[in-house]
Amino acid sequence: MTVSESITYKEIKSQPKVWKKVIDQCPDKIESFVNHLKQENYDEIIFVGCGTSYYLAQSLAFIYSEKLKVRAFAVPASEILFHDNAYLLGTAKKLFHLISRSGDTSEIVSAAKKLKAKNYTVSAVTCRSASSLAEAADLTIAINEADEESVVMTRSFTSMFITMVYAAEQLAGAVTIDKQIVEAVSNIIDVYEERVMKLINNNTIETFVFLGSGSLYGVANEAMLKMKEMTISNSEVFHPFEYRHGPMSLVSEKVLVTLFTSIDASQEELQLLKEMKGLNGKTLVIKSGDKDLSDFNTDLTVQVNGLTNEQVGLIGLVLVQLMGCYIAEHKGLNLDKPRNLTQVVKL
Ligand code: F1P
Repeated sequence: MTVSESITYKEIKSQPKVWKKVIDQCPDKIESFVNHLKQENYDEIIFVGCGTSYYLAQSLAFIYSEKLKVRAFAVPASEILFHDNAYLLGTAKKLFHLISRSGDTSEIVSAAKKLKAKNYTVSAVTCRSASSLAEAADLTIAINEADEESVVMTRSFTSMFITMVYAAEQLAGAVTIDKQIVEAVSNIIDVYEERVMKLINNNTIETFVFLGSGSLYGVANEAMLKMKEMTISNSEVFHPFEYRHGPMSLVSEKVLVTLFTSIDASQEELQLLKEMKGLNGKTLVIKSGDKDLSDFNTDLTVQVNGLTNEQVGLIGLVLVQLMGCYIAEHKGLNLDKPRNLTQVVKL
C-alpha cells in the first residue's frame, strides 16, 4: 500500500482543516466544563486515559498545573481499577477528567463507573458523543468532527489536545490558540513533508528516540508510540537530560534522536542534541522561534515562530505521524492495518 492510498495518511493530512473546525467550536464545546471548574474550585484534577489518550493526559496534567496552579497529574485507567487506594488519598476535592477517542475502551469505562460509585465527579473528552464514557460521565466535551477511521490515533489526539488546552487558557484568562496554528501546520506540512521523507530514505534508522520535558513529555511519549504502532520500530522516550544518564549508550548512526525543545531549557537541550550528533546519532529538532541553529549541526531543524511551546510540539507531532507513514511504506507495512492492534481495546 502506498502512503497516499491509506486512510491513516489522509486523516493526518486533514488536520489543518479539522483543527480549524475544532477551534471554531471550542468556545461552545468547553463552556459547561469551564463554568463547572469555575464553580467547583477543585484542589486536584486527575487526568486518566489509555495508550495515546494516557499520553495526552500526561501533557494536560502539566499544562493545567502550570496554567491553573492546581495540583494535576496523569494516571492510566488500569491504575484506577487495580490500585485506586494510592490515588484516592486525602480530603482534597478531586475532579477526574477521563480521555478516550472511542469512549468505549473497557478500562476507561470501568474506571468511570468505579469513580462514580465512589461519588467522585467525572468529566470527559471524547470524539464519540454516543459512547459509554459520555453516558457515564457527569459532563462531556465531545468533538465528533475529530473522530477517525484509522486504528492509530492522529487527529483525535491533536484535536482533543487543542480543545483541552483552549479550556485551560480560557480558565487562566488568556486564550492563545487561534487560526495561526492552522496556517502554521499547513506551511510546515508543505515545507517539511518531503524533507522528512528524505531523512528517512537517506538513512538506515533502526531506533527512534524522542526527548521532551514539561508539557512536551506526553507529546514525546505519543511520538514514541506512533513509531511502534505504525512502523514496528524500536522506539523510546526520555526527559532530555535523563538521556545522558545511561540510555545514550545506544546512540549510533542507526538512531534518530528527535527533540521537542522546551522554551525554558532550549540552549541546554540543544547542547545535548549536539553531543548526540557527536556520537554519530542522527538528529531532528522541533523548536519554537526562528534562531540560526546551524551550530547544532542537526540533520533536520523544524522551527515555528509566534506559537507556544505546546502548539509547536503538536505541529512537530504531525511531522512524526507523516514520518511514520513513510517508514511503514519503506517496510512494506499496511498503514491501515497495524500489526496486532484494534481501534478499540475491549476486554
Ligand atoms: C486508546 C487506544 C489507542 C490505540 C489503539 C487502542 O483508545 O489505546 O491509543 O492507538 O487504537 O486504543 P481510546 O480509549 O482513546 O479510544
